[in-house]
Amino acid sequence: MNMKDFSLTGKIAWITGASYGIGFAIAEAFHAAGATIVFNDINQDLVNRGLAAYQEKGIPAHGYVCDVTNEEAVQALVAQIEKEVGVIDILVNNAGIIRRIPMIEMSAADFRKVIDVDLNAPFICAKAVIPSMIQKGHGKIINICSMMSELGRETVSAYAAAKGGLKMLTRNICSEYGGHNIQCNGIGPGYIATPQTAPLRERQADGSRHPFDQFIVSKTPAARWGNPEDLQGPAVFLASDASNFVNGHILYVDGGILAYIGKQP
Ligand code: NAP
Ligand code: GCO
Repeated sequence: MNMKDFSLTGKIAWITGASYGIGFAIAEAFHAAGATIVFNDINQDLVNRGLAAYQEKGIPAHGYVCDVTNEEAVQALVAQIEKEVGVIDILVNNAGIIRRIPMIEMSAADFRKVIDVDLNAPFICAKAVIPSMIQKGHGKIINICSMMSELGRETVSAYAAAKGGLKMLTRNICSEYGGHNIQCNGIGPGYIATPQTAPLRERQADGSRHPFDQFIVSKTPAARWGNPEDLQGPAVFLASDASNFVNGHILYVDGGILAYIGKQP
């Protein structure tokens, strides 16, 4: 075993929606492993915030504004990255949104919006980078899936439909392009403490913990929420040559939630 297989030296990694949160932590780890970091976000304010955060960590990241649901904009961004930075070796489809609304109260427009960002956009971004990966003879695509790729719960019908679909898109990219030495895998984070899940952790008026917060801690054998940093090692592994025969796999990084039936009452 050559430990250099875990290195990302010389690789160019594009992480979508990586101004903060999970995407930022993955980018930080990729930089530590030797990769050049490219990220995009939905508006200039977020990109500026991201650039400042990367600079503070001493990471020379390239930041761009791009809505990943816009195929024309994504194709133009990939062309610009190839010109300004180089051909992308690693794509992480991280940008995502959630709407927590009971299904029978949810508008079709809201449902479509979630599917657009969480499922259509990973298709659009993967489609944009695969041709150059084929030419280069290798490529890594990591799709950020979810517990909701496997489980349902009240209020997240669109998110679960999208993340379940993203699991199958992952397997299909593997099936279709594995022969070109492209590995497409997913990471299924458990419940991670980021702004996206902040409403589920808010303190109650009386200072007690949110019931959902208590529920998640009791459902997680690790007995805690995850941190974005918990995803760093798995992401580096799936981006590196150490995982060259791992394809179409969803790596759940959930503190054991999916393995556990839950505490008996
Ligand atoms: P997040 O709040 O989901 O944000 C990711 C970033 O994507 C944000 O900067 C967001 O901008 C951006 N974004 C949204 N729509 C976009 C678009 N159309 N084009 C470009 N960028 C866009 O952050 P997170 O919690 O770190 O989640 C990252 C990923 O992990 C998501 O796919 C999420 O579903 C997934 N995930 C999260 C958890 C968790 O517990 N946090 C667990 C499992 C999976 P805005 O700030 O403007 O929205
Ligand atoms: C929710 C949460 C989840 C997590 C995550 C779990 O409302 O249930 O937001 O969906 O963010 O995706 O893996």
